[in-house]
Amino acid sequence: MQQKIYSLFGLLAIFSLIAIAPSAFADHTSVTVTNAPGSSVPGCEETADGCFIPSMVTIDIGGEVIWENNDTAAHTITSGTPTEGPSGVFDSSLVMAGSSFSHEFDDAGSFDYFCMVHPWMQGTVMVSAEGDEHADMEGMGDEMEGMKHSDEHAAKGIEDLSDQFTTTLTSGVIHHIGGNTDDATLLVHLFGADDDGELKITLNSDIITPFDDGSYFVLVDSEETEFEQMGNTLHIEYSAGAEKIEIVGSHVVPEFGTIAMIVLAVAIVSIIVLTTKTRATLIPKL
Ligand SMILES: [Cu+2]
Repeated sequence: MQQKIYSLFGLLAIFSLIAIAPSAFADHTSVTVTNAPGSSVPGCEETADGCFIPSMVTIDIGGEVIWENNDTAAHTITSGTPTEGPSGVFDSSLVMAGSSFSHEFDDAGSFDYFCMVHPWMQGTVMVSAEGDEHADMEGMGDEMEGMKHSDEHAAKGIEDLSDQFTTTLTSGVIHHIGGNTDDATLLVHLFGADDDGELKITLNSDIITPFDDGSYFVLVDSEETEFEQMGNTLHIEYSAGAEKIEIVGSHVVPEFGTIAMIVLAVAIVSIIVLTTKTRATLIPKL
């Protein structure tokens, strides 16, 4: 009996949503974003269109973005970035092929989002206070370039690998360590390095392989830097304000990140399967 009531209540909720939805679309601006066909394999992030088409949309406060999944694979639309994780502003969970998801934006700002199953799929929603969108867009030119750049990094599969290395540093803290397979580079992002310091890092050969002569190549804030190497341990000096240390080898495997993504994907699919099963047992009793 109770199950019946719950099921009826659920149906009622769905019908009222269907009834309300069209008026919500009519009141404010709405923009439609589609999933690039074939985006479940990497490559779309390198195209001009991106993995979400368009990957950057601008709306006014109160506007809505509708994501239509025209691809053959299921995707998520999750606020946040692959490097920092979900931000909690919105999350579609798995959107099946042919389905869609929408979110209304009530606060101004720039909202990055990505697909949890295919982290190279990234996009941004810019929400501007009504009327001044042009002024905002001009001022945001540089910021958008910066965002694009960090998105590109993330799209190349950079995950936090901090727990895979033994590190000590004398100034600041490690914000995160990412691996870039394309450039065979390990990126160490520093935070709060107010004084000159030294990073001591013991490299994990499962993740980064040196050049044939056993050496690496190091850049601090994109400038080539001298460093000391003892076996797999590097002593790298950096000056106050340094933000990024890049260690280049012959090969980088973002092993941990890939495994984490697979685990996540399996978890999502299991939840869907479980939910479907639960529903299947509820409906016949109605
Ligand atoms: Cu996806």
